[in-house]
Amino acid sequence: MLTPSLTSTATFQALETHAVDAEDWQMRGLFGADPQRFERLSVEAAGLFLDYSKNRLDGRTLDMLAALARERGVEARRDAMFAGEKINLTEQRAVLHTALRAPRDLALTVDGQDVAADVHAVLRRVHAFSDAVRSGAWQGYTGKPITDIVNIGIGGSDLGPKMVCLSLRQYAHPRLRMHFVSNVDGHDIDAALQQVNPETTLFIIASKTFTTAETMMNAQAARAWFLQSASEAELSRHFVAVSTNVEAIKTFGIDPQNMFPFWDWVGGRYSVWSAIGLPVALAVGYGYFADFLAGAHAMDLHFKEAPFEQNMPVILALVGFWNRQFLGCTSVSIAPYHQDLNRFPAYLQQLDMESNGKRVTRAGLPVDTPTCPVIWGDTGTNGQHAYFQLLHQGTDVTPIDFIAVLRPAHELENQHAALLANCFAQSEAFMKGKTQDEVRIDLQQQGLSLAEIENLAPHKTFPGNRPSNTILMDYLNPFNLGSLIALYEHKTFVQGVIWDVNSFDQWGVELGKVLAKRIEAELTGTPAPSEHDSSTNGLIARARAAD
Ligand code: G6Q
Repeated sequence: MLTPSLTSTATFQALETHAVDAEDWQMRGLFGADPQRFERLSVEAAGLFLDYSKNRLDGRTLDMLAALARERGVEARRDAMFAGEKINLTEQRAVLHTALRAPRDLALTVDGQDVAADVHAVLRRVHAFSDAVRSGAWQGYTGKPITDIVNIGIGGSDLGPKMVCLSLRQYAHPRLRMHFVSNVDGHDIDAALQQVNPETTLFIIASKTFTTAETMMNAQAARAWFLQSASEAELSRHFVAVSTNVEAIKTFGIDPQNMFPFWDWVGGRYSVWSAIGLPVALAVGYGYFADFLAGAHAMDLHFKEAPFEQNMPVILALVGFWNRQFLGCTSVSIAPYHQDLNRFPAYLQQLDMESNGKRVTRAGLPVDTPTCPVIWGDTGTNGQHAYFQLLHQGTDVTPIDFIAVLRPAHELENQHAALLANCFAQSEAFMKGKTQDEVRIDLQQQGLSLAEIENLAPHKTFPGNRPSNTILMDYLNPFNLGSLIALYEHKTFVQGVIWDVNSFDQWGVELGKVLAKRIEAELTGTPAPSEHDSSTNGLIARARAAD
């Protein structure tokens, strides 16, 4: 059945009317009118606490948004995803990253395959292999333990394991250094190879398709580099693959025994829970990898079972939808106040923008509302000394997700208090702003003249009323990190259902995979091409001339 267009529904129209009323709302006033606002507009689940009270909405807004989510079929679509239905319509695939972190007793078959049996068979291999490498039982061709692991992959085969390894660095094995090579730019692999020794390096070639040009080029470069010191027979101790394509890994020369499989129902950006997470298991050990999966599973259960009004991913999605649709916010900034989460914004960028950066509905009709905002950000407090200026006083309103960890992994208590103070102070400032009158009083107290005060006041005024969420966790540990990622996965899913887009294909990415091929040939071949526009021809000519 065709999903009705979003704007044609009565609930959406009621929200539009409500949004007109809400235009004048000031958050200062909303907090003043309701001493319980923080308690009312916050929720706790699976190791995470979400405060969404600093948004320009009230309880009624949320009730209406929850009604919209129900009307758009979020419950049925969620259940279809968990049940392994082929909800990725354009590729006719199931979407089962939730099965990758489910317990062994999950009863689910896809195309006649017992999903839990397959998942847990691979997990057992990941367990055994990571134990062997970490203990030193797995040795390089000269009998030495592995010291360096180079993951070669891009996009979903890079961003997840890289971000998680960085985030969990406190849990990492002291002997194992992790390197991530993704870019086709030879400087990337070159920099990694300069730091490692072929005798003690393990390469993981991570590619779902095993055809991605960047990964294949980097893998060939690594292989050639390795063979300068060792023989082909020794490749098997130093090269393993994570892929769905067994034929291609054999052609590359990797022993199928050294291949960790996954399945077409795992999307690249949802794959860190699969064998694509092998670098994580190697770095932190299988026990912590299992905790990471358990955290995500805990969030899955919460997402499946909690009523929408107390459902953290649903709430995060609804608040984001409100800000996008009715406050016209075109981007969302992610601000983790934890240095080890510094790749988290980049990870979310792919998760959200690749999933919901779409302009047609599942039925192929143009969407009638804006879809995914731009996702970007960096760690606090660094961002405060750079782009926060625009967030406070620029002409666009950009909602912010603050992410903070209450207990540090270091013992520098004062620094941690300073970090948290900054995080909370920023969200307060975005909400409250500073009126011209407040600025004037401040300046008077500083003893400025009337003329100086009048000159400075407009510049020092902050509009405030700018929305933010704050997510807290006790520790940045594997369980909480798993839960945090799953929270955003499900948030993305819910928004995709509301917009009625297919969140699980990525034709824009596929385009990139073919576009460069022709020009690559033209850069090196003869004669020079002339069939492009004058700009592209000119750029190619300059590159050829530089040879
Ligand atoms: C993710 C995308 C994309 C993909 C990469 C790598 O959802 O599909 O980022 O992960 O293009 O693809 P391979 O793993 O097939 O090399």
